[in-house]
Amino acid sequence: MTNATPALPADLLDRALRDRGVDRFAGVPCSYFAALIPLLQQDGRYVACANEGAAFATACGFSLAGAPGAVLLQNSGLGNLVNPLTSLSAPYDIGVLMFVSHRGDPDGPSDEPQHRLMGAATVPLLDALRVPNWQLSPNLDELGTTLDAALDAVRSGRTAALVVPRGVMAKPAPAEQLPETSQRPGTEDVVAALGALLRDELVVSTTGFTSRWLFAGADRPGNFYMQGSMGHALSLGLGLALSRTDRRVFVLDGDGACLMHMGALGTVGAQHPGNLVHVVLDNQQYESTGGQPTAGARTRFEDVARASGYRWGGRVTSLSDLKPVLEHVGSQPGPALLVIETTAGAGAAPPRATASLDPDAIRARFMTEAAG
Ligand SMILES: Cc1ncc(C[n+]2csc(CCOP(=O)(O)OP(=O)(O)O)c2C)c(N)n1
Repeated sequence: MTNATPALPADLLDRALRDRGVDRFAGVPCSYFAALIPLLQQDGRYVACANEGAAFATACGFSLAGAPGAVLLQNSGLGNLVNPLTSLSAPYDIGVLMFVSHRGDPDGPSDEPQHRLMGAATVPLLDALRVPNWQLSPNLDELGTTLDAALDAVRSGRTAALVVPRGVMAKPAPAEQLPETSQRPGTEDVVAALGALLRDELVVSTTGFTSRWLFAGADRPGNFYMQGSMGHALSLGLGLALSRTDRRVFVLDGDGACLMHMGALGTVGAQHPGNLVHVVLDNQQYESTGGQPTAGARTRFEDVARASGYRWGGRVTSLSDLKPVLEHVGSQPGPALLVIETTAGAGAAPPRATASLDPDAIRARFMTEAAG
């Protein structure tokens, strides 16, 4: 941040909001809110939602009950909430206060390719949707004035947005490194083990750390690293599987991403592609954005898959079970869903694929491989 004002501590923002009657939040995390979300979760004031549209509707419910509801989201999820914004909030005059983190900010430092278009479109999109918006300032006087103006709009039934540039919110204090006690394998080890078992499968890997570890440990042209488009890896894999019935398609999903558009499991169950294997790495958290608990930490994906029409659903809890279970899955027609219980890694994730390859290079070499 170029501004000399120190970053805004989460507790000061929380207090300013509480003083103004805003006490209930819903959202999907962004690392920019890594200090705020745990603070709100401590006393149950934050609902972790599967996607931003659901978070927005939940906040509309808070507002409908009498006190303004607030939503926390990354701008990559803005598209997910356009429908309830335009067809619930606007016609019924239900105001919600949105905090939208600004990835790909054209006035900020360079960001990942998947954030650039939405970064430039964020403020014009809010304007086009007639959402009054302000940039969140870490300066306490400016913060108070902005919150008052935004909440005037919200109380009059209009949704208002505070756009949060990088560096405005203070980061959380570094977590104390406790000795590893979990028996679950880390994403790194699971992805390495999966990579070693791959033959000529086409692989779609979800956004976040899974794609990074796959690129670092088992890069191959048949891997499509789907940075961005959170929650759509399964649908991309479904399109591939239906088009290339002669190739086995693996989708490597995260639990948070799978929850985001879980309706896709029903589509897979209905379409029934025999060549699709859906692997969910379940660490019960959004590790890539700071380790917040996921919206459905109790969801048993394999049960949902079976109930949705997948031919097989199962779970492994240790790496030693992975090979025999995958061989079993490979010996029968799909669709199959395998949950692998994982734990968050203690170390830093490796660089993204796009640090070395442009997205169009990832697409081009994948298409060449898929055509073979
Ligand atoms: C629509 C959308 N909302 C939010 C984000 C921010 N985001 C990036 S990765 C991620 C967490 C993914 O969680 P999960 O699938 O469980 O994988 P993990 O990070 O635990 O490996 C989030 C919330 C995003 N990229 N897109």
